[in-house]
Amino acid sequence: MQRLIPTLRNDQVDEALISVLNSLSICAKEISFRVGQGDLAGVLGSTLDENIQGETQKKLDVLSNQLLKDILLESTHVRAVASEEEDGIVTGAAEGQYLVAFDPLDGSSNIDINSMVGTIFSILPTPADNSGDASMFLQPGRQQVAAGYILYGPRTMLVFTTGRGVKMFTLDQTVGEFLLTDADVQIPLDTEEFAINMSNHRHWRPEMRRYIDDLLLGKDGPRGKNFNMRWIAAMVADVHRVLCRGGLFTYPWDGRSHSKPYKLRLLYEGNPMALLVEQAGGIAHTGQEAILDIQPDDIHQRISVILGSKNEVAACLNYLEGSQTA
Ligand code: FBP
Repeated sequence: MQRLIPTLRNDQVDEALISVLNSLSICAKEISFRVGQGDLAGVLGSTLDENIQGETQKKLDVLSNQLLKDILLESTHVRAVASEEEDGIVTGAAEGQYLVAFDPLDGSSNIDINSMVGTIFSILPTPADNSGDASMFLQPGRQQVAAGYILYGPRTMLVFTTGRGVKMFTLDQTVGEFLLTDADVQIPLDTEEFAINMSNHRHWRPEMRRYIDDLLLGKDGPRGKNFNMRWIAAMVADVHRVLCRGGLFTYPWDGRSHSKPYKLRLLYEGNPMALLVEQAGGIAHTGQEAILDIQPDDIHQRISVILGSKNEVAACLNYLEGSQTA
């Protein structure tokens, strides 16, 4: 089985980007080890601190964030990083060609229950003006030169695209190498599986409620077929399932808080997952527009996310058509 760097060279990825992806793979092995240690290394539980999102930080959130910052900012190719756990950007090599935005540990509410978590990353080119401030990161997702995630589950997997389709690697713990296990991921066009946090049903827009209610009516309803539901409460794991066997994943607008009607972040959750899904033949949308076409206005901006199997996302968008927000 092919290793990471030879695979990237075969795809004629430029050496500087190969180096950044390799740095991420080194972080992945370290975080995978720490996540696997859990209580044995005293890394479970929360700190007393809150991040800019107003969330209590988990010890592993902080540890993973520090690891990623340390290793990425050592690289002469990384101009700056933006993280879910950092208020502002952190700059590095003045001539670095790339910017890296990341969610160091997605699904952190799963850490203490030994369920799946992951690291999500998005790599953008450093803009020509090289301003050195957060505005460098405010580029539409279509500008990404690479994006992906590492899933810490029964197996540790590295999944990414450099705009040449989606590849999956599995960490061979015996040699400490990521080996290529799927060279061309394709999402099935249709599906009978959806993922949403159903407990928010009463807070959704009527159009979203109607779409989900019709799924639940199954073959006796207007959709004429039965649907099954899954919710791992870690976007990285729910999207991995969609890439592996199809499905629709959504975290829509909800009216619980007017100041924060959206949950997921554009830069280091929405954009990287959208590039993977589109590269694997699926659709990634907000209900209003394709996620990759959004012009960001803040590094911690939140959006509505609807992604997955092309025909099912299209069906969902038909229900939402005409709704103010989705
Ligand atoms: P973080 O864990 O990085 O804050 O991400 C948010 C997230 O955990 C997503 O991974 C997941 O899809 C969603 O929140 C789960 O939300 P909820 O707890 O409402 O089900």
